[in-house]
Amino acid sequence: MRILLLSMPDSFEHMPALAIRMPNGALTTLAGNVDPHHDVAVADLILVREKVRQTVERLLVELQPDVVGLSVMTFQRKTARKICELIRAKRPGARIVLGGYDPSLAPEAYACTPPLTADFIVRGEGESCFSELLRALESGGAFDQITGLSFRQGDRFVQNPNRPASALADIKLPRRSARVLTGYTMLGRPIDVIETSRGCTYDCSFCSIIEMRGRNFYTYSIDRVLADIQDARDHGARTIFIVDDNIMLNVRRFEQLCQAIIDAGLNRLEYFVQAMTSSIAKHGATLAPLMRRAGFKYAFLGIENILDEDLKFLRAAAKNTRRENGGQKRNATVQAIEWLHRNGIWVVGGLIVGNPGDTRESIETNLEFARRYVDWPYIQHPTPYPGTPMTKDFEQRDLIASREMEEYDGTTAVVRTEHLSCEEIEFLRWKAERWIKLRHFPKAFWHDPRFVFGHGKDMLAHTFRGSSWKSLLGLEDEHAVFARYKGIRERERKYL
Ligand code: B12
Ligand code: SF4
Repeated sequence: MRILLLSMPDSFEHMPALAIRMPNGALTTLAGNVDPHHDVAVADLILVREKVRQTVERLLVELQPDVVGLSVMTFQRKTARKICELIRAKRPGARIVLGGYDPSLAPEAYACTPPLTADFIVRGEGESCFSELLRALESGGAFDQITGLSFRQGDRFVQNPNRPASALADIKLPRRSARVLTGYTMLGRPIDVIETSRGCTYDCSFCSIIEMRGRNFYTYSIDRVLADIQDARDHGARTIFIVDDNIMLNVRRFEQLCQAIIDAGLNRLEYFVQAMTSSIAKHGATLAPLMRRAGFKYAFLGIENILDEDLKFLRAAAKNTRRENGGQKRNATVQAIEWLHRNGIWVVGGLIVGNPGDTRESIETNLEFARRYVDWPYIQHPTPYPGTPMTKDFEQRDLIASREMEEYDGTTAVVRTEHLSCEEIEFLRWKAERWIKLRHFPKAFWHDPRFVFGHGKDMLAHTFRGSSWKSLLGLEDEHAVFARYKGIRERERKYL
């Protein structure tokens, strides 16, 4: 069968497509795990944001797919629906399969609303379910035995039982050669994504992972990870983003991986990892120098918040706590940042502001922390994604102000606090973050001089969009600039 797999073009404020265009790792792992006789094409629409409609139409004509699969996050729901309509109009015979976080956790959003967008929804982990679905389609077999699958029967959707998370033993390497578009980049360097593990045993209230796959942690062998990195490199990557949910759950294994990367000479590549502050704080003395030698340049730290009350609400206290010698508990963040900085690793600081009890002062405290400690701010607002404990909490407190899913991108405030409106929350973050980002530009220039030289003006324009000369000279109210920025974001969300 001919299969076309698409990821959505929607990106959010901290991932300007000008500088960062990353592949969606789900699509190539799906491509690598279907039966080998299928003809699979992978198209990341982030690479063609200016011409989504033309590209999808062209691929439908050129590839004549029997099956089109879409990978969708919640803030991409509206775009996904439009792409489904386009597929129905241009290639009515193709079966449409949806997967990823949003269809998995809110299947009803795709199954019930007319026009019925999807024929199938693959819920949770996709490799085996999708492969079994293709076999059933090919052989005319039944769908009701395929766990994790929802399928259309007339006007209704049948939901088969969930499929338990796999232990990863049977998952083959991604098939990167299936990609039909080019242009992945991180500040001008070709980038790719790899996985070393799946799952997490924590239960932060804002995270979708537990609802998606339960609390578990499975790893790939180190040899398999090295083969994946080599394959990414052979396909042109010079920067590797590790997409693991929580690689730090087994620090000993992570250290072994760093050493294996060094031994295999793969440390000439640059790595970007998401890390837990408690692990870095506790093991930083040996771990951070090893990471540096292995090529780690950026670490995304899930700091979430620096105030105890907020950490409690986010259920993120445990992963941000370290024990001192006397047994006393302390926030681990500053210690973790110190270890990373001492070893030349830049910190992307993930913070969540706008939690129910937040006041102007508590938000400012977090923003001040970001100003002082992080290299690149990744500040978000709590967002009620389907199925998370936080969503239930916000519902109960009646704090959800927007049900427009395209606004659920993390940097648009869609829930108010008990003291502040969405507008105020977002304004505070937006106002501070632009200047914190500006401070990182010299470091980015030093790291990627050619890219920043060529695109610095556009990067500045993106960071300060909405601004005018008048506003930069302080002659215009910042709320007017903020309103212009919001207008730009609004227009930008219409991809087709
Ligand atoms: C890595 C990651 C990123 C990377 C993305 C790198 C990349 N290009 O892939 C970065 C840091 C850039 C990122 C950014 C964002 N992310 Co993110 N990210 C993740 C993370 C940690 C892992 C995702 C991953 O790659 N897993 C590995 C792959 C193989 O698994 P998978 O994607 O789940 O795919 C499997 C199945 O879902 C399924 N599947 C997926 N697609 C399809 C399609 C078909 C057709 C089929 C059949 C099956 C299928 O099969 C796959 C294989 O088993 C998750 C989860 C987490 N713990 O936080 C969040 C997560 C996906 N991100 C999320 C969000 C919201 C975002 C942001 C909007 C904001 C933010 N929180 O940072 C931005 C938006 C990015 C953008 N486009 O602008 C949410 C999504 C929630 C939701 N309901 O939509 C998650 C779940 C985190 C959370 N808050 O809970 N993210
Ligand atoms: S530690 Fe990270 S992956 Fe695990 S539940 Fe919390 S946010 Fe999700």
